[in-house]
Amino acid sequence: MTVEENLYTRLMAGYDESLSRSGVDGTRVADRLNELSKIGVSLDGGITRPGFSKEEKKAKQLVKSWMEQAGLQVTEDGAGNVIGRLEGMDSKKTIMSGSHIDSVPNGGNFDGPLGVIAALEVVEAWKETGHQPAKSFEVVIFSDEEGSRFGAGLTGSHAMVGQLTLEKVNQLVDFEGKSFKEVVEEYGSSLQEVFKAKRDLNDVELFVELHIEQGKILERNGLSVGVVKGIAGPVWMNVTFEGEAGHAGNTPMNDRRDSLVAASHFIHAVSALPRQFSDTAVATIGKLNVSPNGINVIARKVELTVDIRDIYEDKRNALVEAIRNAASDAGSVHDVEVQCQQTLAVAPLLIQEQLVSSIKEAITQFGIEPVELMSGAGHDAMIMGEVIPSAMLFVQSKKGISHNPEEWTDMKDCVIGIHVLKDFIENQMMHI
Ligand code: HGY
Ligand code: MN
Ligand code: MN
Repeated sequence: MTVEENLYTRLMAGYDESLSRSGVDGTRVADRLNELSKIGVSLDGGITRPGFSKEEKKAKQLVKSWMEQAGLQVTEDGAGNVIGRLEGMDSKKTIMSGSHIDSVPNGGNFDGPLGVIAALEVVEAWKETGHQPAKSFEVVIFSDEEGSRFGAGLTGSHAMVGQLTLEKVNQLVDFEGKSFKEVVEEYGSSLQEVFKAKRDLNDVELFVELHIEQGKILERNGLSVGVVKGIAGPVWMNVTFEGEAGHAGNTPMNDRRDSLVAASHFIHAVSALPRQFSDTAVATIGKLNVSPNGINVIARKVELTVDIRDIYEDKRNALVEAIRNAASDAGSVHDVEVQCQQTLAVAPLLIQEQLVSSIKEAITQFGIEPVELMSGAGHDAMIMGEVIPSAMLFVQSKKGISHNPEEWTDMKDCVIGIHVLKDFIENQMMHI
């Protein structure tokens, strides 16, 4: 009987079992990645688990069961953040680690889940080796990190640090036209409960997130892990071009108010702008809807999204301004109305030098050369980093692919990442 080819068998193929030591168990990690990969999976193996969806909820239930089996005290706050707590010898001080398990549409199996499973694996290892942590430790799943539901992500971590506002959430409408209030009520919470998720984090001394690199640097250098020294801050915008629908055959070219031509003029301008501001600036148009979207109809309206990022906040903000101007220029050239609505703005985060060097130490102890990386991708770590010391480590992404069913991290790199995470946390437990 052939062994069914699944994520587990693919991950374990060629895995060096000697990496499973000091309580860290690669088999358990592969099994859990495999179990999560079955929730919200599409035919081509892509994962679709929007924030506050039944798929995200089901995935949280599964991880909660693992947390309970590991002896953690499990709670879920009003924003849907799941927290598994292990009391330490000095229970008043806490270190937190985790990530998210929601996904982009048709995403991969590692972006988010690996960070949650890694943090839980640290607890499993302590259980197996009888290690009693000096301080309390929390494994956390943040809700709706990707923002695929409302086009404004990092909801759970924003709620936890108290940065979610009624004004912000009242603007949000999901892909089915539901309001934020309707969605969280359907999820089983309420607006009131969401805002109760704000937590006094004075007892939490550190947040650390293990995440896939979603880039090619580690692979290019043949490295399993690297330390993040900064995280680019995203600004997300919805831009609408509104012209006039018309007959494709009977309307002369010089007598049109074509919103799709205006949008294309804008999109072309956006692709050339970032390099004028900085080498690390990026701008992406990821979503575009045309209405009425008919083969013989001049487009009345185009709605699109722009994702703008840089590690330098001033340059990023200048780029945002330039993109707004490019939208109004395209509107006037093509005589269409333009609207820009900002739905997310997060400051870039530079990681504290002491935390970067402490993670580098843990990497060196594993006999790996410690490289520092900038993250173009946004993470909950940057929201937590606005209120408490926050750190990140990356594990290698095959071909840098992410937000794609082909996303892949070898088991050895997952397990080495978990060892480094565990050593870093144990080291931080000894002081701060
Ligand atoms: O969009 C991002 O950077 C991340 O995947 N949430
Ligand atoms: Mn992502
Ligand atoms: Mn992620």
